[in-house]
Amino acid sequence: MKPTRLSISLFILTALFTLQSAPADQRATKGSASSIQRATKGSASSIQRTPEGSASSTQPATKGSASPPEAQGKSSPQPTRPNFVIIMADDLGYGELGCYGSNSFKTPHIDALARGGIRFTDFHSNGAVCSPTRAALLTGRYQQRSGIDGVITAKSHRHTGLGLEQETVAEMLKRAGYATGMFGKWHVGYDTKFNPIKQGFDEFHGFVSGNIDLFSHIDQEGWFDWWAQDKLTYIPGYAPHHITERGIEFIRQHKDRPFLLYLPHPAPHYPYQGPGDHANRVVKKGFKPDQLDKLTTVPGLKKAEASRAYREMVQDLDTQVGKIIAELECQGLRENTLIIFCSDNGGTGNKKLGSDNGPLRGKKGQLYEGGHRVAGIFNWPSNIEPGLCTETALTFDLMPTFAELADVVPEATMDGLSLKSLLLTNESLAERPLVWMSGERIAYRLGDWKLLSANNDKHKSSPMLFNLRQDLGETTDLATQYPERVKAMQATALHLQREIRTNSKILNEK
Ligand SMILES: [Ca+2]
Repeated sequence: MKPTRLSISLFILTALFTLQSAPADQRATKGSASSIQRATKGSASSIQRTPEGSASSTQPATKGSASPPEAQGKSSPQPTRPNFVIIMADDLGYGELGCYGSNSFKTPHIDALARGGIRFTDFHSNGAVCSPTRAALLTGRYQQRSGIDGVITAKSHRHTGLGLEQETVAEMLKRAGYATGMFGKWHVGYDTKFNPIKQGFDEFHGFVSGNIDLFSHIDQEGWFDWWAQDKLTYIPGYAPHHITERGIEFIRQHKDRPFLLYLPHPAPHYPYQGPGDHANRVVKKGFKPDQLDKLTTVPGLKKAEASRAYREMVQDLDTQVGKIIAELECQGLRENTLIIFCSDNGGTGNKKLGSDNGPLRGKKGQLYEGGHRVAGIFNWPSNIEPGLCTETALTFDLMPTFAELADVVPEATMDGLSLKSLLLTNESLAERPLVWMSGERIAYRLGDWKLLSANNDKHKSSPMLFNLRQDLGETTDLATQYPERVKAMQATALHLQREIRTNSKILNEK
């Protein structure tokens, strides 16, 4: 067979990987990178299962599920094709859910989802900002391959969007006979040619910009931004509640066939508005329905009110998750629905506001862990045993996972990996090189080791090296201690960057 660009790349990568593999005594044990995980230290198991479904047990599970699937009760190697529901928060920090250690926010429904499913401690958004993660989720590939290297801003990128030649997860599942709906924040293209209904979704209600006033539905440049399919539509009310109402309607309509329901919520991204607040943006550009004149517009909230609104947004998001779960139960669909809850990037790091990245360094937009390590919860009652997982997974793993579970082959080669065997039978993922890129900055991860390129921090002019198992907070730079490792990791990171960026251009962020 003629070698492809990908196979050549993999060969080079394998060679580089071999070069940088350290002697056994220098390598940290895999699967123990998180300080909040309760797994037994150094355990080879990647998921800690407990009979009660509690995520707090320290009892290790058996690696690779030595017992046959039928002996495990619920597990099955060939499950019925499930419904997929993705609920994605916007800018939710790693420490803002009860199940991730928050004492500030009450999130009982999401916590219950975590207790009854698998909670990842090392789950990541592919980007440290909105648009890139969404592109990676939709394509199963590094977002640079579809040209979404940075934020598609309301100001400067109104003609940019996710390439139509890319097969999306919605297009792939449509081929497999799934109904597909998305309600909420798109943010991978303003022009109607990039609209979700042109990218595989049968149904769309929501907004296409990075953020809207949650009552008047106006983006930060003053454009009205609420769509029904590809038509601007005015519907009064609080946007997160519309998203849930549409989601519930979609579930009812498609309860007799498999479906993909994508619910990317606007919370808790700014503008900070709780369900009882008012509109504070008015139309400056374009479409202006008559009804908007009747809305009360008020100045932006003061700081104390903003933190109150922020808390309400997180807790209302939890309420919305609860409503979707209740509807699935009501329709008898809960058992065979895989629900995934995650965030599109880390929190803003504004502690006065309530943003909380837990033990992580950094914030949204940065390549420290606080920028991209996020909540990751997978819940599928009929097939996934509850547990705590310390494996490294990313948003671009969702599409290959769905492909395997729905028995359909994606058109393009996936960068992400199917998590099916990990989720269903606790088989560890193969160690894989992973990169996060932002402009010219790179973070490169291999197992417990993470390299940050020289330009990631204005105070540092040389690369930084961290061991995340020993130092989740990225407090101790080990670069001078391991110069050979730094050199080898830099070589791989640069190679990956070049390969991934082929045929893509960097968005000029303004
Ligand atoms: Ca975001």
